[in-house]
Amino acid sequence: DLVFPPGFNVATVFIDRHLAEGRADKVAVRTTAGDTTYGELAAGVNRCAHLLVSLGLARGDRILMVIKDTVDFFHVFWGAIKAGIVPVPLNTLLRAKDFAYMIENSECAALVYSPEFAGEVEAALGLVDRQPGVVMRTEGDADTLSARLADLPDVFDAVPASAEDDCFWLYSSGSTGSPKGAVHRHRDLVATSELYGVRTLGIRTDDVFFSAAKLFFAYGLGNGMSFPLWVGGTAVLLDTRPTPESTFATVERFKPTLYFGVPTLYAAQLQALDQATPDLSSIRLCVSAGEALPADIFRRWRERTGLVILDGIGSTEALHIFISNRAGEHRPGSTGRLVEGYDAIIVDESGAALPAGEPGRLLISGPSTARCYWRNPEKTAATMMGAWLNTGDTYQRDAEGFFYYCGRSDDMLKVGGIWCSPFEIEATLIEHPGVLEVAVVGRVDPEGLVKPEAWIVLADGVRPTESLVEDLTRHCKSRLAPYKFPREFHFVDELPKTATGKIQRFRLRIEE
Ligand code: 3SK
Repeated sequence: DLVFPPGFNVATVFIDRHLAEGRADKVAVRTTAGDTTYGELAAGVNRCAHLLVSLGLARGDRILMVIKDTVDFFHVFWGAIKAGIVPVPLNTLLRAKDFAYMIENSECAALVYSPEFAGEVEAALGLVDRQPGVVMRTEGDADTLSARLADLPDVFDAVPASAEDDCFWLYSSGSTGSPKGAVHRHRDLVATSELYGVRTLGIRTDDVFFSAAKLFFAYGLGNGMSFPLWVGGTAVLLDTRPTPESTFATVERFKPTLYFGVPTLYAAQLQALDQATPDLSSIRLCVSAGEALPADIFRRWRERTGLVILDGIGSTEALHIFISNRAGEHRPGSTGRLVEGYDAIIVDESGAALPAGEPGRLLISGPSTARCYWRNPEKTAATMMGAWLNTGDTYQRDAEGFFYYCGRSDDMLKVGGIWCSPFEIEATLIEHPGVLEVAVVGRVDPEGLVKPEAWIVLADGVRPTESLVEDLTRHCKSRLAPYKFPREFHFVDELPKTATGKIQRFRLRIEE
């Protein structure tokens, strides 16, 4: 029942509408740097739209964003959309080679980044043949986004578009191959905000939203930006690493009513709660996604804080959560039931639908799924199967419609809520001169969370010493996003393989 008028540009309902509805003086965004009202936000978005157009960006051009969680993120994202330009928020934890790939793959016209990420971003620019026409830091000394916005007009008429037009991309990583740009449409932010945000979670205008998951992540983009803007609520942003200390301090200072985390962080927060007693009383509801929430974390969090965590599953391709627990009917250990507007089937290897109780591959359909992967017809066809989106997850549904996660349908790992390819970690380790062969698998730690571990056959004459482990860890940390390094190394004489030489990862997963 979502209806979009002709010429619909999604920025009009997330930004302009609030001025028409008398919310210009209400605080839209709170950070440690200060508050931004809806009126100030709209003015910043409009100035940014003018800037991008004046710099020569045209309709359909891509602008890559390596921007920390600040109001600048809102300005660039919505300013681009208002002007018909396609914003592409990138994971700020990535390394130069990852950014270089995305610069080339997207053929972006512009790249904007927070100064904190200058090292990796500027190194990436040194690796690519074709430079984006516009490269700009958000803030700092020289010619920055903030400085350039200052004198521009604060009114901008949104470029007419349509609900089905391409609007923004998010890169999604796969177990093999390179990241893929999932192309989202104007309708998608409305669908997720209304169907999951309002009708499933019950978000309201008086809510204050705090997402520990960052805005570059589809989960954070909804929680921390589109949901608050959809209902005219207030978003609280944390622009540093989300640790138990930083997140508790943010809750105490800004008193959010809704808190969005991931299982790894809930586990770390629970540990910290043994020593600290932060005031979490402003929160009415907690949400978890990114990876399956272990029932034990749900139970301990509730015991410790009195708060329920609503677990759900979403994906970058679906933009947000499509199966979720609900207040008053949550089942620990289950991901919950379908979000209104979404459908699901569980299929066997031949694609035949399975009855309740039988595990199989989960396919979903709904009004927020990406149109395609940018210039990748093969992966598009394998994932976007007509109306169905192949999630790559194995699930089982009971007779009452509750879904239970059984594992990944391939070898992908989800670490701290972010997909992580074992092949990428292996490819990095194999570059180390001491490593002859390597396989990476996920290991569930005592908290019930998945961490990468490496099984290594050493090169001749190399001994498995503590200093080698330190060196391997350093090697990975300098080349991979921080969450991807293996937490454990096992040294073996050989890896289990099939007759044709394929590594049998399932055998390593059950090995002690
Ligand atoms: O991984 C998830 O569960 C998720 C949830 C919401 C949005 C995006 C993702 C990947």
